Amino acid sequence: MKNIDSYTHLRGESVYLDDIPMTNGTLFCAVFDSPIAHGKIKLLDTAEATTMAGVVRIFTAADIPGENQIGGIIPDEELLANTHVHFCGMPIALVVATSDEAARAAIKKIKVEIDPLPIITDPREAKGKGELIIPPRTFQLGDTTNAWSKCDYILEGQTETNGQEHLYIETQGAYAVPQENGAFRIYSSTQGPTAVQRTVARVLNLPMNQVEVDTTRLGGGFGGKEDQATTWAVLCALASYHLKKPVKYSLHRMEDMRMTGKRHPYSSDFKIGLSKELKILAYEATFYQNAGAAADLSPAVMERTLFHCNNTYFIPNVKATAFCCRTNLPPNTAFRGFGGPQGMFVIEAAITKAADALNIPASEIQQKNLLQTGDEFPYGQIADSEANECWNKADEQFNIKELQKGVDEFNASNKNHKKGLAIMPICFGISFTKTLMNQARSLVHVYTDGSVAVSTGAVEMGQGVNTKMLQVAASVFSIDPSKIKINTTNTYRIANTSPSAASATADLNGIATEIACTTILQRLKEVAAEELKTELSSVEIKNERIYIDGKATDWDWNKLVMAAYVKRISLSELAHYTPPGIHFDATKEKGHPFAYHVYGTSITTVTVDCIRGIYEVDAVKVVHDFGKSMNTMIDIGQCEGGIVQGIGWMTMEEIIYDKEGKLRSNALSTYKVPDIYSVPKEITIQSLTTEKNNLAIFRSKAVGEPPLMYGIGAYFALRNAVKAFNPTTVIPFDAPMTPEKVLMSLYPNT
Ligand code: LUZ
Ligand code: MOS
Repeated sequence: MKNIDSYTHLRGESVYLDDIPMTNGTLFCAVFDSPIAHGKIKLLDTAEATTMAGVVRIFTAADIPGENQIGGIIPDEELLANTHVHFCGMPIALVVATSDEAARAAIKKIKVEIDPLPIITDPREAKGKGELIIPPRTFQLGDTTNAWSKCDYILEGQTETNGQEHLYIETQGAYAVPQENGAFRIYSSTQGPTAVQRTVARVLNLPMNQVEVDTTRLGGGFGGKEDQATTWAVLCALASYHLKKPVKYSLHRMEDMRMTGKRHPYSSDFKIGLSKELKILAYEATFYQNAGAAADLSPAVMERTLFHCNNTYFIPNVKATAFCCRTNLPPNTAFRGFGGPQGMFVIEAAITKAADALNIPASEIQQKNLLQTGDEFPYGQIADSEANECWNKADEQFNIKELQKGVDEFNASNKNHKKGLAIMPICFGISFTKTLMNQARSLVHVYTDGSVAVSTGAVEMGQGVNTKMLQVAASVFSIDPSKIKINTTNTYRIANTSPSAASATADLNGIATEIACTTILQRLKEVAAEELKTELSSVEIKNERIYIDGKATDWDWNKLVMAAYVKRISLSELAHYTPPGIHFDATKEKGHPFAYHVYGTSITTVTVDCIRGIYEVDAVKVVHDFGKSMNTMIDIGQCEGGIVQGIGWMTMEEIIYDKEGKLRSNALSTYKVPDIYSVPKEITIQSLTTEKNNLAIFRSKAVGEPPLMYGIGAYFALRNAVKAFNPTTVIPFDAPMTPEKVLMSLYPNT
């Protein structure tokens, strides 16, 4: 089944925030944000801006009727700066005008005087000064202290991974339209409609039932709109509240890049110990997470770093500690992988350092330590592992030895070009790590003409979740997909939603939809049994036809639906789903937090131009654990996109804040994302198909985030290519491996 959005996407007819027809009298806003990363506001002068043509009003913290607070996990983030600013880009005032241009022109006339305070941009410095957002957490398995004496090899080191700009094609934005009796309808480009609803209610001091949030689809989210879509929606609602007019804000790209948080940069230390047989006996890691100026989702992201600190390896003795460090950068936030990739990079660096020291390929250590079913994760869950299956199938399909031989032969016969190969096995836990967030609801209506409408908490952001929801309904009812419509995500129809995140959206909302449809189907079968005077157990509905004991009747779906209506049987159902068996005890840091894990293995080869430092990714060959994919095209698309996004993070996307906390890479002229020329020349994705009894929708495992981690392989492949040119060079584990850094590591002494 093709993606149901492809037709309107191709014709430019899909509706995003900017395609929603605006009500007459709509006003537009723009934010005046802090030019200073840390300080006390001495003076805010909006006098001149207020007199500008088209300006309607300028709002500040003093205009907030409820709480000036948008913090989700911890209430530590003001919507509009009151007395202090904590990062460059922190909203201070909101200009509302009759046009977009007028609002932005007025911004330039606002003056602010700020008494500067010390600026911290580095997480280790923040930790040194006690600037922690939450107390540190430690995950532990076995006993590392005693394990070191049993190790034959012990290596230590430090790693850096940089942030990443989400670069959703559709920037952040919202449109608030006042309704009768002080209620609001808010169109928001958000992954979390309920988060927007809750925060609007809090800031405007309204009950949540006065706030309707409606989302048709996003032009990309990647985690950037899990929490940080809220600000813009709340600002529109604030202006709309005071002015009783519809208010819209659609951010310009540079505003978006400057004011929103990104993937968390991490600085980390590791210590790894191995036996002579290359078994990893002990591993310690310390993670310094650069959280930015407020908590946002950082504590949860930090937790996932700990969950994925051992990637896909069994290590009997592990101790991993993480610090959530407050700095004067925009609060960093969810980004595909949610701290997992940052944790996995460190163990891969540790293995690589050990392999370098022993003069063996890292793959020898990787393969010997892959998780087996029955092994324990550092957080207590027992693995149902596909790690070896994925690795072995990758070897069978792609012949790792042969690929390595090709690389070696190329390197032996080329002086100025070198190839490198790296293998990246992955393991990613599926579920929100916060157990309570693992719940979803689905509302299914069957209309009297036989057509079906489905509403869930799932937000379509290009990942194809609506297509999957439609497939679920079509499959349970056994009706043609054209009979089914997936409605917008709306807080009046589906309440208390979790954000579409954690790769879990199709599972949670899909199973809720399956339950709702199954319940209605059961009622329909009862009607059929009664009308056709037969046993319930002999009734079946297949391809819109009613069968009794396997024999087609002259009853079809439409006739049955109408019969049920006439008998006053409900043709609607609201179902609730939460995965059974998951739990986590944060006081012990043990439990069974994940419904299941997704595994996979990638093999990445690159070619480096050793004169210029530039490079190409030749191929990424993958065996990925899809379970039993319910939509191959969508799932392959998620893999390809994830791989390219991961390679971007690891190789070319370089976020630079200067010492003053100012974003230097603040536009697409200074921030390089992968384009069609930089994608791998070949991406081959093979499926490890399993049909185990897991908690995935139709056994089709979650696919959103895991493939991003294959991109880490590009970093290590580049490293290997550089070493082929200069075997004695010392390359710090400092991602991204930009062409500049490649050049410097090719010629470290020049
Ligand atoms: N969001 C969240 C996530 O709130 N909790 C999670 O565990 C998570 N994991 C991945 C991506 N987003
Ligand atoms: Mo996400 S990082 O699943 O919003």
